[in-house]
Amino acid sequence: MSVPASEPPMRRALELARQAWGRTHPNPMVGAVITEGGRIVAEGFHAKAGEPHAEVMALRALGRKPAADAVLHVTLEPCCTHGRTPPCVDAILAAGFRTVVVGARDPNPAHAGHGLELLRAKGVAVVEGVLGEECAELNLIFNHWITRGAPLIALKVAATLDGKLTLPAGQGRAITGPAAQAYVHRLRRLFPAIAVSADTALADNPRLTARGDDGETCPVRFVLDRHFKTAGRTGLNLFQDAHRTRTIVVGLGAAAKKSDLAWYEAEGVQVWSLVGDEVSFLQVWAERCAQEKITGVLVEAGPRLAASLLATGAADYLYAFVAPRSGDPMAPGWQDGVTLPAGLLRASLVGSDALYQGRLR
Ligand code: AOF
Ligand code: ZN
Repeated sequence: MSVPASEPPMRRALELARQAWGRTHPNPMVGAVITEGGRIVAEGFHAKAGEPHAEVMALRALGRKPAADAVLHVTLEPCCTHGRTPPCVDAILAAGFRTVVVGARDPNPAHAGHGLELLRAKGVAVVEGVLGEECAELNLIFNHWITRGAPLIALKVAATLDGKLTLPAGQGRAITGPAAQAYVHRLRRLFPAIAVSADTALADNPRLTARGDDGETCPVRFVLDRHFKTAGRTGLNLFQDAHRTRTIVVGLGAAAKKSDLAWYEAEGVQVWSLVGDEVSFLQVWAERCAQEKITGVLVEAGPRLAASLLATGAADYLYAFVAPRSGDPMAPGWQDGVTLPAGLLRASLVGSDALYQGRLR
């Protein structure tokens, strides 16, 4: 089984994995394709945590024993432990596969290469790393969560070429073009939670739902509001739309007035009163997310929140959309006072805007 020959089925497996885009948390997205004589004969993907894994779905779709020359292509190393579901390695061996092609290793410390070793020990030929980078990148949230037990905090900014997050007066609010905006909606669908500052919630009145061809979904929506200044602000979409029970206002317990907390409760909005201070706030919030098994948060930041996420090291990942235009000359830059580590970001084009993205450490 040569690597080039295994790329088309692996590409298809990636496509299948993405059919569960944003719906598998805390599990990874995984796709699987079975070929016989080089032809695809069955497909599967992991739809949701608790449901069967991709390999098992592909075997079920096949509905018979694979042929002697059958090859299983899977975007992630097959698991070898009992979780919510039995080990895929056992199912693969029982089905009699002699060759398995894998995209990325599973960083879950319980697996992390053991699944591949077990297959090899039973004489199965294992080809690794086919479209490996793409397969690994697909699960950036899972990969972070399963190795650190902490949510992936991803900072998203939409900036002008001169690093501003607002346009000159009279030019409207949308800095990036439609392709970048559609991309952000796909990210909102991917991440289990989104966060904005109280300032952004008040100034822009965002909905923070993911809207696109697949209809509307609503992630958990955080309003980072240290002093609960959004209390009593009727009219905000986050507090009054159909998804308002998925809004969580996060503030400092020391700043919480009983009357404010009662107001949020009456609105049906959740509140996290954190034990922390101005400095530890973002860290304590991330720890609470971990306790609540929220595996990743996309922070749609204004300049102050962006700078404090970067300065405190709270941001793990960056999506910086940069539009080819100038910003408000009076506005602060989103990187003011912080130095981004060099060499970590990669560039691509999204419509007419640039996207710089990557892990920040
Ligand atoms: C695979 N194929 O499709 C997925 C895998 O609780 P469980 O049984 O769903 O197991 C979850 C773990 O299995 C998860 O942490 C990850 O390591 C792996 N996910 N593995 O072989 C799949 N979703
Ligand atoms: Zn599995």
